[in-house]
Amino acid sequence: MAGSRLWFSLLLAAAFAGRATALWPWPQYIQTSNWHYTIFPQSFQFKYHVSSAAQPGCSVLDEAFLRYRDLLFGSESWLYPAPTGKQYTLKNNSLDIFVISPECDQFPSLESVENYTLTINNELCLLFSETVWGALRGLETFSQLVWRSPEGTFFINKTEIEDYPRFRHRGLLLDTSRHYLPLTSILNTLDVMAYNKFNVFHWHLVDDSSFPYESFTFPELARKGSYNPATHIYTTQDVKEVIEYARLRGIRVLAEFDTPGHTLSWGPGVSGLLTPCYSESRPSGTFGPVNPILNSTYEFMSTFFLEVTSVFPDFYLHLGGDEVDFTCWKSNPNIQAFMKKKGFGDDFKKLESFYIQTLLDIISAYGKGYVVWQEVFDNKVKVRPDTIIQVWREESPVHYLKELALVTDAGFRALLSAPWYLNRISYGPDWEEFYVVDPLSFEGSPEQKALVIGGEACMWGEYVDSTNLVPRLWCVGWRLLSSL
Ligand code: CP6
Repeated sequence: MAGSRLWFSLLLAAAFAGRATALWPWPQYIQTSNWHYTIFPQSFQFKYHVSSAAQPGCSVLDEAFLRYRDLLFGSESWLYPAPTGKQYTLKNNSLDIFVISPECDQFPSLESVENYTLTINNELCLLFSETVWGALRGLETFSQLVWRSPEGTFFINKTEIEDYPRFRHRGLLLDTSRHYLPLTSILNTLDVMAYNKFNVFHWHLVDDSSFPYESFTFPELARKGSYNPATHIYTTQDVKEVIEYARLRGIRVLAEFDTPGHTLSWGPGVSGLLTPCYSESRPSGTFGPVNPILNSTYEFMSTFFLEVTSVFPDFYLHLGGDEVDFTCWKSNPNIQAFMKKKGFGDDFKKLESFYIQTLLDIISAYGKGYVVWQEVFDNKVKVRPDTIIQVWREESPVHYLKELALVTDAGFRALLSAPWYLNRISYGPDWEEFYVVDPLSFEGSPEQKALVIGGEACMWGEYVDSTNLVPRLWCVGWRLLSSL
């Protein structure tokens, strides 16, 4: 009895002394104190330090200041009560932002430095970073440190944080083909990604089910391949909006146009692109993967990806290459003849490699880098040494950790997504298993580990649309981040 009373008093004391620090993800280095300062929302300001390279007019930070002001205090800050009693006010009632690099109008990249330090004490209230992207992460942290008393007064504790991400690539995949996701779902997801310090939106734009990307070079693709060309497409304007919304939150948009498999929706818009499947030596009327034996296929891909290259500013494109089903290729006599001519025997992996290599050469000529799914590596396609391999298979041909060892042993950079399938439903707390996965827990040299650039959680869309996206993503997914 006395014991529990004591605990209760301690809890109360803790409540009055401040708050347990609730930060997500947890920073690399943190020192906190119960000592806390009052913040007056009416006059609180985010301020550019006089010596900061970024100054008013810096798009990324100007807009972030508005967002975080609103997140912290709402738009009706004048309604909050004035604090009573003795107060220690936050120094100048403002947060000073000091950024070393003046670059505000660029796009974040794989190389972006996101380090920041945040100092809240009697003398200083300062957010220091090399880049605006680091400042964004620090603003997020600052916003999570602010708390409110029951009377409505805002406080922040004396705190010192030094933080940087463990991995450069912290991604989330959304699939907008199996089910169309309205623009608002994508934008809202980008907001929550920023709260969790995710920095890559992997946009699996098109797949077998539908082609919602509106191409200005080939308008028939979406006109014939989307669920509804009036309502279920992403216009050039929509795509621009997503890219800018993401940029302002320090998030890269990694666009995936998956070929040669997963392409059924491309067929109606581009005649002759897909392989006609045969049954009993006649075309059966069904179609398989992209037809890899026609010059017209590569002419189309050159033109299409020239557009894609101009629309998506990120250095990297995701070119897919997963799950190519050889059944249809095997059935087609013209493909068989081509295989013979090329001396591929009956190894259809060689045909797949032929296609991918030709495509990769096209993309390289456009000066872009690429990410591909692991099959491209497994099937021994010759790829540029700077290719990024995304590991998605859980067990076959080998366990994903073993696959990471193989990929990095071959000198390639790797991304892990294998166990993190947020689209799956399980009965119980599956996030515990996601959470303990460490992408570096394979056997390999330090050089190999340095090639693991990060990971991605995947939200495949077969059974996900705008009605169930949010609870699946963030009731399970948000806990994942600290392992990255
Ligand atoms: N869609 C596409 C998918 C998957 C892949 N590609 C997939 C299937 C099963 C699992 C994980 C992903 N739904 N286009 C593979 C990358 Cl377990």
